Amino acid sequence: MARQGVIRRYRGWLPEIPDDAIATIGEGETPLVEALRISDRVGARLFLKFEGMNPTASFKDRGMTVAMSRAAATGSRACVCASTGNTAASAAAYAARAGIECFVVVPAGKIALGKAVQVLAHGARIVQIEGNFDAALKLSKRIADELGDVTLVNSVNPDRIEGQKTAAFEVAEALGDPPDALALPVGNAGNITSYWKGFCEWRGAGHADSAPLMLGFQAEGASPLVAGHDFESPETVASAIRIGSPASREGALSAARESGGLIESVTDGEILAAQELLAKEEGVFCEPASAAGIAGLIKLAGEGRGAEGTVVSVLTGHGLKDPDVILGRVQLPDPVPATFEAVAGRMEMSAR
Ligand code: AN7
Repeated sequence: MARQGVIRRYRGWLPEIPDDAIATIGEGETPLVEALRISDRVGARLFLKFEGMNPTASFKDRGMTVAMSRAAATGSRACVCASTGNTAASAAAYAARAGIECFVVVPAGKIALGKAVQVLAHGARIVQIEGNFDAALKLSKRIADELGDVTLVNSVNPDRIEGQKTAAFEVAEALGDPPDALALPVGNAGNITSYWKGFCEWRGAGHADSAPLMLGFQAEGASPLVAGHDFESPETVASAIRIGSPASREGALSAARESGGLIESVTDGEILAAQELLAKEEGVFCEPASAAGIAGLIKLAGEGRGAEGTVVSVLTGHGLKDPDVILGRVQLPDPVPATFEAVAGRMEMSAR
């Protein structure tokens, strides 16, 4: 059956969930698209794992199906999460599916428009705080601890990590072998932790002899793992990864160390340039944060230390999530009269 969801597809690898508690919207089985043009720029055979093709248009759905199904199975009355946007959108959808009330705590005015709209559409309760993601996460943890029967569905919930590791299985299955390197953005650091866990389990089960170098990239203005200390006021155009104190820092650092990879930073300019390249040269539209992996690969190649062989970059969320970033650099042109002359004139192409 097509798109049966990651729980049914990878059941033996995941925590036990009774059939009647499975809350799925057909997440997973996302495209692995060969990057025909950007491959040249990074000097490797590059593939894009387009996680924007999940039901709520980000990778969060893989972990959310597991976390929400388990919350339902254990009789939670509500769930809560802190979010830069995508976790909130995913939690809102999966809570609706599971029939659980959903509260999301977000930094006021700092989540992308599409994500806020998703939360509202699914009927979750949104609490905007006068503080950043890191404050929202602390508060959400406390709410879950003190209110009782309220499940925290951030990636500090191990069910989230379990579900997200299924992306590593899909990559290895699609290529026949794990890639030589995997590049991805790092914010709260749950995803890099998940991929590394997935690739290690895949190798451990005898499906492969190797695991990829894990190449994590943070936005320069929100790069605590590179700087070695928390950022009090993280800032970046990539709002999804505007995080100053990653909850899964240990997981991220050990993924980089054990795999022989790295965690470095890229500038907002490099991120936006990579987002534009993906859209204009590959036809793949991802949100700014999702382009950090490509920005990083291009940067490494430019410095003569590019990744080699087969490389996968994870595009974590869809570009439609954040229309404002695009409208900040290109606007719709004014209309023209509905005549041939006016339309041809606007096209600035002569007949031949
Ligand atoms: C598009 O939604 O943290 O390193 O609250 O939305 O696992 O945190 C989002 C993170 C990358 C970073 N790309 O992943 C949230 C949130 C996109 C994201 C990340 C996020 P992690």
